[in-house]
Amino acid sequence: MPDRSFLSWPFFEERHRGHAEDLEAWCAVNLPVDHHDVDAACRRLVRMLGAAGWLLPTAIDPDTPAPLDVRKLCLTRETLARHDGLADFAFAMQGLGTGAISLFGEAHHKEWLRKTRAGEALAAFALSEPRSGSDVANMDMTATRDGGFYVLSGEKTWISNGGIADFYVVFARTGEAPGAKGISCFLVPADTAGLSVAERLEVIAPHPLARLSFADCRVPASAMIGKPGEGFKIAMSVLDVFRSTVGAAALGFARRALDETISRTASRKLFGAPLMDLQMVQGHVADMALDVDAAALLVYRAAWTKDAGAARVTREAAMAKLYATDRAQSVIDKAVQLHGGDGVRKGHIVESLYREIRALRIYEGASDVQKVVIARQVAGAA
Ligand code: COS
Repeated sequence: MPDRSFLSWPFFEERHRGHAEDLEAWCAVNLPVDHHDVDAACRRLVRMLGAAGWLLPTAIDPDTPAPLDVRKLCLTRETLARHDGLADFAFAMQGLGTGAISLFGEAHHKEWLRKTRAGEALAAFALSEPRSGSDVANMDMTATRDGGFYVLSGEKTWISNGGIADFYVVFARTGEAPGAKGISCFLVPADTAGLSVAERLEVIAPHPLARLSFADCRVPASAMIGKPGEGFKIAMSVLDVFRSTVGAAALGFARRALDETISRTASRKLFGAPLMDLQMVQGHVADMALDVDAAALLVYRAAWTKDAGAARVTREAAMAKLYATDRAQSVIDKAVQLHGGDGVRKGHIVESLYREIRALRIYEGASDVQKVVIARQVAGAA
């Protein structure tokens, strides 16, 4: 049984505790799903999560808008990740892909949220490019005004849900100013002429992922989310919300690795006694538990700070993502070691966690970028 004592921490309110318990019960019955065909599995997961109401926190309600509940987003990702990495992915992309709409969209953009929150449409966030992943302000893709339209030209890559999304939130250079101040954000339906999947990308933990091509892709000016030149700020604001949730997913993977290790070391006998009787094993388990609790504190500190009304949580979110993903990698590596040969055996849960965790130190801002962000924030505050 996973440790649930963190739910009594003062970061949470009763609605969060109830949500975590209800979701845990749902996951125990419905997850994991068959991942044999990842596209089909993702579509199915979005439908299942939507039908059960679990996607409601991913975006604001267009009828009664209230701020996103970041603690709920984090608790959901942590719980789903503990049961099924692909379920966490499916949930997370509905949030990241609609974040710009929730935070900056007009009523006509928000119509999409009815479908994404119900699991009837899939969303995607298209920011990275072949030449600019970490250096967002340096993007090449352009959006040129032509009467009542913008014409988008260029490429986006590493786009999660690429190939299966119903729409993409796309960032492109509109040229109001050089660098960060000359980028705008657009909502582009997947069936827009000129938008195509240039390449599907395969990674160590399979997820729908693609490189997209935009060849004179024409969208109405009303497709712009926010104002001309606000795209960089919009992207960063979305990442400020969702980076803590990446930390939460890492936390879920780490908790699962710790739980598996506790069961394993209690039942597996070595030198005539359970593995857990060996002090060296106890040392590893203690380090794992410490990493899990410290990561949880940073993740829920960031989520609580945002929910408490902070205008920016750049520093808190960067710390949560950096620390939780890095420590989860270490926790899972120890779990593999303590599982011996089973830890690297294809299909074993610990082996899949080992593959799942790695990308989290890269996407939504690599660990190295988080350090730059934290250092700037700390220096700025000094
Ligand atoms: N929220 C709101 N505004 C923000 C912001 C945030 N979190 N971060 C920066 N801004 C604003 C800044 O205040 C600045 O505006 P002013 O000049 O008016 O003050 C403007 O945006 C430019 O900021 P900055 O000078 O920091 O831009 P940089 O190009 O130096 O940004 C980093 C560098 C590395 C921080 C940024 O490009 C980044 O986060 N990269 C990682 C991107 C990423 O996560 N990629 C993965 C893709 S998603 S899978």
